[in-house]
This record gives sequence, structure tokens and C-alpha cells, in this order.
Amino acid sequence: MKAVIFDLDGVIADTARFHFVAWQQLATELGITIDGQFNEQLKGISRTESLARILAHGGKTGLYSQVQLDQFAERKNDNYLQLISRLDANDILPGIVAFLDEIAAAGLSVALASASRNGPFILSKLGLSERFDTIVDPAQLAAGKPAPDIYLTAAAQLNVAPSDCVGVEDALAGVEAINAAKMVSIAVGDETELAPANHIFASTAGLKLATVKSVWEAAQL
Ligand code: G16
Ligand code: MG
Repeated sequence: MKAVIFDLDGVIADTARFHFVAWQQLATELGITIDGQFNEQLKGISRTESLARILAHGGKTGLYSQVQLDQFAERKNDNYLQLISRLDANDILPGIVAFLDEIAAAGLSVALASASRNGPFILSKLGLSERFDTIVDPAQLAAGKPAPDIYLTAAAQLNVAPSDCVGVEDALAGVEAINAAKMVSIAVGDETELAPANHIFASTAGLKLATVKSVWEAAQL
């Protein structure tokens, strides 16, 4: 095991709830209701694809021009940026700094594989930018999660073979992306929802490098 590749929203910081509120604000303007259960389908999914799913959910697919769709996506992002404007190191999820310390002490490489175009901005607000050797630009990818592209690109940017990487995710689409990249998948969250992962921690507070290493080793057999 040579590298750990992280998702951002819901793993490094609790920004998933801000994405949800920002989408809810836009959906309400469009006369669409979204609840927490529907929101699970948006985790790890790009801004454009999330908008398409919300419109489909509200029975409004095909009603708007591309210009309008772009405006909706921009409006959601404005809502989101407003919600995260006061983000700081206190918003780093429990256990993450300790886990990053263990990873650094073990000499492993670290990458960010977030679908968010706001990833670099958020890392800098959290004061974590220097902890990451590389960040994948999601705008350059042909396919978003659950496709493996973002994880494979992270491994390539680190110059590490995918089989020597583990990925850490909070969403099913992300776990599927890691598995499709033939990496070892570590999930944080609900056991039933994230069942395809190689290992599931109930929360980020439980993340331990020793456990992750033994999961990786077991997967080599
Ligand atoms: C995140 C969130 C998604 C969000 C996506 C794009 O992915 O989970 O809800 O739609 O990024 O974010 P943005 O609109 O900021 O570009 P991840 O992969 O970090 O969980
Ligand atoms: Mg996530």
C-alpha cells in the first residue's frame, strides 16, 4: 500500500449538508421538493448531473434551455459558496487530522479525488492544502463517479499503481468508483448503504491506518 486517495465532501469535511441545503434552495425556486433520502443519490455526483437528477425527480426534464440549466447550476453554486463562506479548521470531520498524521508518518502519498470543483478552495479554507500531494481536477474527466476515472487519474498523478492505493468515500457512487478502479475501498457511514466497500467505518472518528493496512493486505490474497 503506497497511497491513500480521499473523497472530500462527507469524508474530510461535513460539507455534504451544505450541498443539500444549496440544492434544496434551488429546488424550492423550481417548485421541486427534495428530502434527505433523495439527497443520498446526489452524493459524489457532479453539479450538472445532480441538477439533471433533481429535474427528473420533479418531472421537469426537458423543460429548460441549456442557458437556463447553466444559470440553475450557477445559482446552486452561489448558494453553496455562501453557506461555506465561514468554513474553517473546525469543520474538519473528527479523526481526519489524526488519520492524515498517521499517513504522513508512514510515508504514504495522499491525493484528493473529489467531484467538487470547489475542492482546492475548501482544502485551503480547512488549512489542509499542504497535506495533499495532488488534487484531481474533476472538470478534466470524461466520466464522473461511479466511473473509475477520478480515482485512476489520482493514482496516475501520484505515479502509483491503482492496486497500491486505497480510496476513502462516504457515498455509494464513490465506493463504486474505487472498486471499478480496482483499488481497496474504505467507506465511512452506513453499513447497508455502503455494503460494496472492502471495509466500513461507522464514522471518520474510527479511521485507523493499521486497520486500513490490514484490509489492503487481506485484499492481496
Ligand atoms: C461532491 C458532492 C456532490 C457535489 C459534487 C460537485 O463530491 O458529494 O454532492 O454535487 O461534489 O460539487 P461542486 O458543485 O462543488 O463542483 P465528493 O466527490 O467530494 O463527495
Ligand atoms: Mg463524498
